[in-house]
Amino acid sequence: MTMTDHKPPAGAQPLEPRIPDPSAKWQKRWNDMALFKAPEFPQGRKYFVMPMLPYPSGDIHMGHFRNYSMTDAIARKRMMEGYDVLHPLGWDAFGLPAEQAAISRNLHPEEWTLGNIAQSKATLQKVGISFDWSREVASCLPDYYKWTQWMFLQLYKHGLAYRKESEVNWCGTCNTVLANEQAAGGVCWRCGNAVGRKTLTQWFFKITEYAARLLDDIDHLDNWPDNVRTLQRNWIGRSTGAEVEFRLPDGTKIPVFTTRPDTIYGVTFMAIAPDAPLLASLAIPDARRAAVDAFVTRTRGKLAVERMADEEKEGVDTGIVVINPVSGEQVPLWVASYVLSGYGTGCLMGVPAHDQRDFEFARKYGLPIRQVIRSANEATSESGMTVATEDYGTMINSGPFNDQVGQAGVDAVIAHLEKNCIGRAQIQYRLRDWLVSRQRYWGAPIPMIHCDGCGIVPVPESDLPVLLPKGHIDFLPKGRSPLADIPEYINVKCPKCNRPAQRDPDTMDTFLCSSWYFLRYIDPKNDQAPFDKKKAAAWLPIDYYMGGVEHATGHLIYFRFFTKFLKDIGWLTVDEPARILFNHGMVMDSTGQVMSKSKGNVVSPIDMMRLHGVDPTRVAMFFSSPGDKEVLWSETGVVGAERFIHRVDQFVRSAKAAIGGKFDPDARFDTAKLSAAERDIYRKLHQTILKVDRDFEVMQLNTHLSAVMELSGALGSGENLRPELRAVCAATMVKLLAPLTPHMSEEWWEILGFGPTIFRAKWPSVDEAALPTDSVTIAVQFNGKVRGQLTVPADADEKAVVAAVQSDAKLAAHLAGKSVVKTIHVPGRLLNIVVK
Ligand code: ANZ
Ligand code: ZN
Repeated sequence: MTMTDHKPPAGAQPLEPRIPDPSAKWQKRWNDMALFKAPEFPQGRKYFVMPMLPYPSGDIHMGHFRNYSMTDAIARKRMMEGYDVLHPLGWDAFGLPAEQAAISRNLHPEEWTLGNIAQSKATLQKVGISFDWSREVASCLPDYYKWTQWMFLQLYKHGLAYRKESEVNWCGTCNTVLANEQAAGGVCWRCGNAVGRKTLTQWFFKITEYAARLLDDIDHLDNWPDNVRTLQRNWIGRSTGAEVEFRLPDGTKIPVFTTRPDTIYGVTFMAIAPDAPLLASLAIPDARRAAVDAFVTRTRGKLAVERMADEEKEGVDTGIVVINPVSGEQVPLWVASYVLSGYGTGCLMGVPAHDQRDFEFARKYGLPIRQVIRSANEATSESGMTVATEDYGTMINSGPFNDQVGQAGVDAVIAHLEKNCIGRAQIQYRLRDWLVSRQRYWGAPIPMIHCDGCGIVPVPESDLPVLLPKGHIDFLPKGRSPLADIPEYINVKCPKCNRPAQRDPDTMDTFLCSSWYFLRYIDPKNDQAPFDKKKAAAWLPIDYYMGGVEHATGHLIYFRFFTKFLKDIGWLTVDEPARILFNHGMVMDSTGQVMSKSKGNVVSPIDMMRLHGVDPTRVAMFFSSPGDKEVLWSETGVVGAERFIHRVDQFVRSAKAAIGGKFDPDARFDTAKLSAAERDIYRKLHQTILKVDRDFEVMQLNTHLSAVMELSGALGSGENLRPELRAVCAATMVKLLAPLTPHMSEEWWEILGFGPTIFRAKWPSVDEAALPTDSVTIAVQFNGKVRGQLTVPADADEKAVVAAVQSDAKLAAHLAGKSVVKTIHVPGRLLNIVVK
């Protein structure tokens, strides 16, 4: 059904005059009664729902409006279900764009940022989102960043923050370093220009120490989207294998990481990264020196990701030979473009017969290829090979290890390495430590002091916050922090020895600010601590977290890391910050481009609301597609939305007129005493409640709406119903719409004679007796996730239900290629199939 199907019924009044928009009236009432103010501690059941905090780069647009309307709908439904709801918003207010705006507009970044926040907040208040504004936070304000600095100090105290000279991703346009997550694909996440490299001393967080837990616990994130879980798994990237110590004839160790120790007899060369620190310390024979230097100079400047993407693998022979510690064989050491300095040891053992990259490299440079694994789909001969055979198989040409098969072969070689002290089993992660320092002004100052005598000295907690200096600052990027050039800021006394010392001139990556903000919402005014432990224990975890999938391998890993760390040091009771993660779809313009300030194609919800009202705009938005899908924004839907609201309005008014006085909005009816027509409507009413509940939980607000539209269509004028039933239908419909059309629903609720707010009224519950008894609709889950619904005979047993699943093409697809471990059947409710 589409919105335009909703023609007003014959004889109904035309759309003009419009229903006046009651939004201002209700927003004021909600405000006066502090309806959205969450209690300090939840009294009963709690629900913590939040969208990812926005970056205040301008006013809010349709994209924000859609996301916040969804968390708003959740918050409102949960209120009606009796939860204590916490639904906050804050601002990710530090960062580069503010600084760039400051340069181009000659404004202070703070002025620009606070101006944008004020404007966005005003807009959000006009669109009626149920945020608890008493908990608003902005990461650029000292009472917030004081605690970001405190977090830094805790990480430092626990050995998880360190400073190291390293080659870093450097954006020459933004003049700052970037975390790996911000340089994905070799381009700057901010400006889109190519990222270069630079050697600098920088601060890092040892997130790698949490790699195993961050990875393993993904298994428990049952209510996170599969794609986010996969992205995180790959990003953390665990490989199991061994470190093997190759040696130079003079005894110098050349360790390598390999996932395939069982191929050690197939090593025909070694390869080292052009930028591996080890390379610089090796004595390269004079005859090869010039060629190696030339190659290194040529490839070093290239970013690792670019080198990896290069089809052509290039290299040069160093003239050095390396001894295989297991076979005793000597092989040449090459410098090769496809070896990463930041992975493993920066050096690898080349096994061309069984590793495709090594194979291509060996073919290009005429290096020998030796098969040491015989697998089922094996090549005819080494010379006839066109690709490496990477499968596991039986070890051959491998001396004492011959005939060992698969993992047993791997284990045998590892045992040999360990026994002879030439290597050991090893787990390697792709995840790198998190580079957190930035050479820019608009960020939280790093609370560290450098003293010639004492070294690095943390700022005492009692001296926090380290305030960002104001006044005249030269923001123009120079490759060092602007703070370095402010003597009043930089020069301090060492907290330890009291002699002249210097502050660290860098500021923090803004992703640090956003790694803990959800905790500040819980206790935003606390000036003794970042938050109260008891309050955090009461409100956490976040029950519903909504945001874009683009944060899968950045923010969504960082905030999990912070949560685990804070739990380890006794501040939190949870291991994971968020129970449900929902990735909303993007709002695109009519040509399919994502709406964004930088593209200049943003549509403001305000103009449309002025013309059509707040709730019709919300309806049009929700109706356009399910919450996790994209929306191609166009204004056409809003007319149908207005028409629908108009129709509900008429039904409510006429139902009230028919009943006259008071009635029980939750009244149940004995179906035996209803007329046939009434029985049909009563059944439809309760089927609608059931459907709305199901659709809502998966953010299918479009079908939620169409279910209510269908009900409204079935009701018609309602004249054929007894007044009590007619009134209950009106009240129930108004409640079902309340999360989506909050202002109109309040108005209708008042017309029906109730108050002071519908959000304190009870969410409708299903009268099972009203539902048809001959068939039931059950939820079908695979591994605990709802994948669809099935209507089956009410008395169907487990076998019959499973058979029905198998004959449903869409559901059966989830079984393809899998084996069923077990099935759990709750008659009339659900079937859960556990597959492997
Ligand atoms: C020998 C070998 C034989 C390998 C074989 C694979 C197959 P993942 O799975 O991503 O962890 N390698 C090791 N260090 C490297 C580096 N710094 N840059 C690029 N490649 C490197 O990859 C591990 C494998 O990648 C290692 O196992 C090594 O090649 C290579 F039949 O060792 B293997
Ligand atoms: Zn000192």
